[in-house]
Amino acid sequence: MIDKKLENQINYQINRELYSEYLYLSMAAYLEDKGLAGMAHFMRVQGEEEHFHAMKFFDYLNERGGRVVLNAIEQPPVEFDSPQAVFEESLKHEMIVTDLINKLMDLAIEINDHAARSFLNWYVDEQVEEEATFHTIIDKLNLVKGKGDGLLMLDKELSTRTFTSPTK
Ligand code: OFO
Repeated sequence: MIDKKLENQINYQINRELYSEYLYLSMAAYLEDKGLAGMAHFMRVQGEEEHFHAMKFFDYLNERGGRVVLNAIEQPPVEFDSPQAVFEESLKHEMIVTDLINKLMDLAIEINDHAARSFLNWYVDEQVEEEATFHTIIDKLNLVKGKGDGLLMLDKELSTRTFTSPTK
């Protein structure tokens, strides 16, 4: 049986991952509206990844005999300052999520839940990847000053992203 505090924190994390999905979909809608279909596609795929993150926690909580409780998902922002700002906001958001994952890991360590620690390691590694992905794109956006032909080339590059569901 899973510790009650850990159960609550995982339920909160499920909510945050689903909010992440919602946030990236809202960014996709904004980018689509700006005519950047490749970047919009990239954000849709990011949304799919977040859904996967949420469901991985969902399944794990069930597996551990916990009870999944779904709370309301808040509305994400609708407007952004620029396409570049979208990616800067994404990185900021991922840094907050990394902090939440670290707090979950802190709790698993505190209560000596070795199984949870092992499970959470996947998310610790995943967050490194998430932050690096956005860092790389922001670097490229800085190089092209977030506009012009460079922006269109980056839009094309980001249109090729695909989501392959990792095997657990
Ligand atoms: Fe689930 O990693 Fe992004 O938010």
